[in-house]
Amino acid sequence: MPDALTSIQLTNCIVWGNADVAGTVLVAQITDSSRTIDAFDVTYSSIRSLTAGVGNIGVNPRFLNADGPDGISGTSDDDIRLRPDSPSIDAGDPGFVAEPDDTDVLGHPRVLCDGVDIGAAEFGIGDVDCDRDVDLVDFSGFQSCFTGAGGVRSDDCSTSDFDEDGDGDIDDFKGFGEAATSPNSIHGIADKTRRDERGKPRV
Ligand SMILES: [Ca+2]
Ligand SMILES: [Ca+2]
Ligand SMILES: [Ca+2]
Ligand SMILES: [Ca+2]
Repeated sequence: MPDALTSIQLTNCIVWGNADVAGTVLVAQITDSSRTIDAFDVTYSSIRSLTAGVGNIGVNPRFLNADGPDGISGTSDDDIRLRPDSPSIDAGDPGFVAEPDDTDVLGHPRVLCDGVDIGAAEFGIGDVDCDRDVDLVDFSGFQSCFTGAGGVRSDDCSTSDFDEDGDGDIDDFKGFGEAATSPNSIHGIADKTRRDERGKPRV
């Protein structure tokens, strides 16, 4: 009978910040019953302390705020979106093709800009020109993608479809406004503070 663990594959995944008695070592992130990672086939991922293998970058993914305001990881206020300088952006499997209804964990298109990101939350919604901010240049592009409710946007307008329902309407406009003006914008317009690996301001 084959070992069930031999089938474990991780692609486009982040596993970061876990610790055990040995610290934040590799087997504190992923491990099998033998306390090795032999059972894992890992590619195009960011696993802390893992740089071997195809596409594995093993560097700080730079979450927006991994612990959230309560300072505790694993609770509902955690913000695992990527910051604009995250090395995980567009670093996923270059051969990845999303299914028509695929979304990221936030309900946005699974692939934006120059390829799929490593991690569950795709960076770039609202960033029409894919330069990692949301500004007036993007607004000009956003306007050209406005179809009205029930319209059919082109693939080039995926960064404008905040609710991933295939159109560009007032609901997307609200999303765009939040992305462009939020003081904690994922796109870093207002918050340029240097952050540590858990998204806390460096002092
Ligand atoms: Ca939290
Ligand atoms: Ca991307
Ligand atoms: Ca932009
Ligand atoms: Ca839409």
